[in-house]
This record gives sequence, C-alpha cells and structure tokens, in this order.
Amino acid sequence: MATKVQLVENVLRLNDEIAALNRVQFRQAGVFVIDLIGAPGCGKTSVLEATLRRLGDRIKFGVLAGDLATSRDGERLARWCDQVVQINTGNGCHLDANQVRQAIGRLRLEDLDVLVIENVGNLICPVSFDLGQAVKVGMFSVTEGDDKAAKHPGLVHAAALLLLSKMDLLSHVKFDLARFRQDVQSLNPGATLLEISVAPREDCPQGDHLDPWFAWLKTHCQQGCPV
Ligand SMILES: Nc1nc2c(ncn2[C@@H]2O[C@H](COP(=O)(O)OP(=O)(O)OP(=O)(O)O)[C@@H](O)[C@H]2O)c(=O)[nH]1
Ligand SMILES: [Mg+2]
Ligand SMILES: [Zn+2]
Repeated sequence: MATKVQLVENVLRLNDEIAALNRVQFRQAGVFVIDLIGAPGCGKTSVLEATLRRLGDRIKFGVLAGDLATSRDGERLARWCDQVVQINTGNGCHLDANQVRQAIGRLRLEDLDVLVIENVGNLICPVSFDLGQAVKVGMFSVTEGDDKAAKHPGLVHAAALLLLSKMDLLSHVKFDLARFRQDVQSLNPGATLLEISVAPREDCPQGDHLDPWFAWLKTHCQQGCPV
C-alpha cells in the first residue's frame, strides 16, 4: 500500500515540475491559459465553438482538445480557429502536463491571447493534474442533475469560475437551481458561477446566452493573469 501511495506522489510531483515549466512558458508568451473541466457531453466543445465564432476576430485563441480516441472535437474547433491541436489520451482519463508540453510545441504561442485546454470529459482526476494553466474552469450542465457540484467538491474548490450550461433546458428537467447555487456558494464562496447556454432560452428566444462568459473572458484576457 505504501509503495502505491509513493508512486502516486511521484507521478504528481513530476507532473507539477513539468506544469511549472509550462506556466513559465505561458507567462513569457503572455498567454492566458484556461483548463476547462467537465463531464462527458456537458457542452465544453459547443461553448468553445460559439466562443471562437463570436470573439475570434478580437481575441487570438488557441485550443488543445483532449479526447480518448477521436479528433472530432478538434475538427469542430478547427473550423473557427487555425491553432487547434487534438491530444488523444488512449485510455487516459485526464490530460497531464507532459501531454500539454508536447502539444504546445505545435502551437505559435506568441501569437495567442488565450489558450483553452478542453480536458478529457471527467469531473475527477483532471482536478489533481496541474497543466500550467492560469485558471481551472469547471463546467456542469442542468441535464446532469443538481447534485453534481456537491458530489464533486474537488472541482468546485479548484475552479475560479464555474459554468452551468444548457440553461435553455432548465424548464424541461428536474433541476433545483437554488440548491445548486447554494452548494457552489458553500463549497467555494470565492468562485464565480455563470449560467449559460449555446441554444436560445424560452425567456430570451433571440439568441444564445453566453454574454456573461464572454464578458468574463474579455476581462481576464486583458488582465492576463491568474484570477
Ligand atoms: N440544448 C442544449 N444543448 C447543448 C448545449 N450545449 C451543448 N449541447 C449539446 O450537448 C451535446 C454535447 O455537447 P459537446 O459540446 O460535444 O459536449 P462536450 O462537453 O464537449 O463533450 P465531450 O468532449 O464528449 O466530453 C451536443 O449534442 C450539443 O449539441 C446547450 O447549451 N443547450
Ligand atoms: Mg468536447
Ligand atoms: Zn484520470
């Protein structure tokens, strides 16, 4: 048992050393780096597609897309951005700092304002792996159930920003928004919670509901520093 614990500690220590190198490189290049973490299908790529489409002419984005087996997310994102690298992890359920280090070698970092790393869909171990990001952003969606923040306190603690997506579906699912907000607030009072959707909401049929996220992104991209 002791050997196993030692092994996990060593893996994480090595990861942290490489993450520190990534962080220095990101700072030197002046890139604001986001590690986007959420369950499979919560809407990470959809929000990124909309972000690239809407802000791509003002903010220079790059994306690393983590996925076990396909390049589908990378292909979706590459329609809106020419600096996209897909990382296939095989059986790996999270990205690590070394995978990010290899992938950024294929980017022109100095040409970027913001680099978003779409982590492998998973709410658990991506939290433990520092990638060198400025900030971890956690994403939940209303279709996953209102208990997911409470059941994944590690992510809520680690994230400076939490996104609750698919708000257009709120009236169609059993989801107690007040309870979800309360769980987030009590687990991490300092975190910002933004309620968003890429599809129009019934109470606002004109368009999507991403402006709070865009505003957050513009502010932090200008500041260029950790939240
Ligand atoms: N109604 C609605 N559907 C959404 C929204 N965002 C995403 N979806 C749908 O949810 C499904 C999953 O979206 P993705 O963006 O692929 O989710 P993801 O988190 O990137 O998924 P993985 O990369 O596989 O973990 C797709 O069918 C999207 O069309 C939203 O705001 N509203
Ligand atoms: Mg995706
Ligand atoms: Zn994992």
